[in-house]
Amino acid sequence: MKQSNTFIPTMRETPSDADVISHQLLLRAGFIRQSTSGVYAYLPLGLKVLKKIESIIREEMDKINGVEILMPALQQAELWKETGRWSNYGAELFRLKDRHDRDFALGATHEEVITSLVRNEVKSYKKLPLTLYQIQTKFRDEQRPRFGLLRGREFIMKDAYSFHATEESLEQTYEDMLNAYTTIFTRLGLDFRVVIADAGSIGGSGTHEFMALSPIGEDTIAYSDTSSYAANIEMAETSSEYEKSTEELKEMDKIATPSQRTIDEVASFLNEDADKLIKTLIFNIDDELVVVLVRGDHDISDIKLKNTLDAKSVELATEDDITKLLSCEVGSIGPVKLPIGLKVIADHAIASIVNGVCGANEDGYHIANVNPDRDFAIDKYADLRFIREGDVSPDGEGEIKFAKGIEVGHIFKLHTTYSKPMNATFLDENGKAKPFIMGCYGIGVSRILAALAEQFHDENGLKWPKNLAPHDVHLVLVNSKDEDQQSLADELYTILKSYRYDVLYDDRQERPGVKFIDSDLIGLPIRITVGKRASEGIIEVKFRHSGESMEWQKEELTEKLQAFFGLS
Ligand code: 9G3
Repeated sequence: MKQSNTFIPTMRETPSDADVISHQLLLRAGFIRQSTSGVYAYLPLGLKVLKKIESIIREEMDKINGVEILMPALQQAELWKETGRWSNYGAELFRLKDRHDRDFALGATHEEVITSLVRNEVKSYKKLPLTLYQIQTKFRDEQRPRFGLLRGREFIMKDAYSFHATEESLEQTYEDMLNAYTTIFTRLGLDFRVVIADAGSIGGSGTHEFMALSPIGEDTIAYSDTSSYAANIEMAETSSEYEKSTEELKEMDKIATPSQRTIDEVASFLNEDADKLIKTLIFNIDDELVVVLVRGDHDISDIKLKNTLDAKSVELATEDDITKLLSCEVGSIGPVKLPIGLKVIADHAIASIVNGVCGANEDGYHIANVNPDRDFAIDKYADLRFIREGDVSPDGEGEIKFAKGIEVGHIFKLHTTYSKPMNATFLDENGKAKPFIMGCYGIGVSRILAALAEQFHDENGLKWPKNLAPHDVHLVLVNSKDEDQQSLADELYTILKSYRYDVLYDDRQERPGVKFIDSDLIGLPIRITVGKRASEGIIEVKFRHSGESMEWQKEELTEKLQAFFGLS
């Protein structure tokens, strides 16, 4: 490909509305251009990388018997009404009307569409399991599109859906997908973690996320520094065993703590550690006020609270909820002498507090030497707190560390969540109609392009892994007016193409400096420069990853390239 014929609009300056490096570099290197907020065009180089990402995904999906289809983006509202999601989703779901005034959605995901397709075509258990996948544009009207391709309103997803007669069969496909995803992200060269994304036991049961590590990631991962344990921070399990001091239980003692409100203020005022304090919060859970206790140095995970109580809605009680219930401020609430009938649930760590401190349900006072069970009742202990760095890993191996991640994959066991409401059934071996058991599996294809740019760059530009680079070799002609240089560059271009290298030939009438800056921005793995020593048959070679550069005789070029790219 000659650069004088293609379309790579590189930019010198950093665009002001691009906040993260991947967004800046993909714009500056001419890989993408924004059409409107959260909506992008993929220019030739961006599209070539996108296609390479897709082909790796296709290879691995096909290996586990995934069958590729392409579903419509235009989805009739009736399907979303069957599952109740037409009303569940608000502004994020793009909605439109056709010329007959009928309602449609632009596909944010395809559970309804695929389930409708399969229920019409698959009747017998003999046809199962069936795994269908597509690579298609999705539409979600994000409130705050940002970071370029990382959070767009139109993006490319690989979404797969599997249909099974039994739970065991789903387990098998889920396992196959877990392994296929691990292979995909490894082949992409991403630094990633597989993360337990649901509540409950270590093995996780219903869903895993795949996180590309990056400081700008929106998700926080808790991972073990020695084992493969990794979980979404909201979900990461915490211990139910804590060491309990053997000190004598002392008499409760009401103490004045004038204008001390926060845990830290009370702890320092009483010269106590925060882990001796009992933080008391009141939540409104499905319209019932519930008292939740957590140790002073811990924080409550709303998602764990919601999962523990199998609740629909969980939110902090409002000020006037609290004043109606107790005649004190939030910072003075405690579990001792609460109004009868209030449910009290506590994180496991509370059980091991001895002679602790809690609010006195009276402004300006706290109670010291408070002991759970002796001084207040707890209806239920549960794992309610966020895991912290330094905690022992839930699998018992190593210590927990935090990292930020970009979610690039997410797989789910759907069971009959969609097949039941849609009455999507098959006949089992006894001729009995049963709802399909399903799984769904997503990969953010366009998001991966940005995640790769985040992980593979330096101060001069992008640095593509060999198997993903938009071209194999960057051939740069320094001075097109110099006969020797022009003819050697043309000769090498012809030879490299005959060796089936994908060459980007910078034959433009540009100053050398411009060509080198553009070449570093674009980030192909190797640059061959034809310059002043062309008349001696000598070329300059620069490796983009290592930055190393050297001179080769033109005769040794092909054999050295084969060594560099591996005799593929
Ligand atoms: C919507 C809108 C946004 C959404 C959804 C629906 C996320 C929605 C979850 C999934 C689950 C899996 C198949 C591929 C992998 C992910 N955001 N989700 O269902 F209408 Cl506006 O998409 N779907």
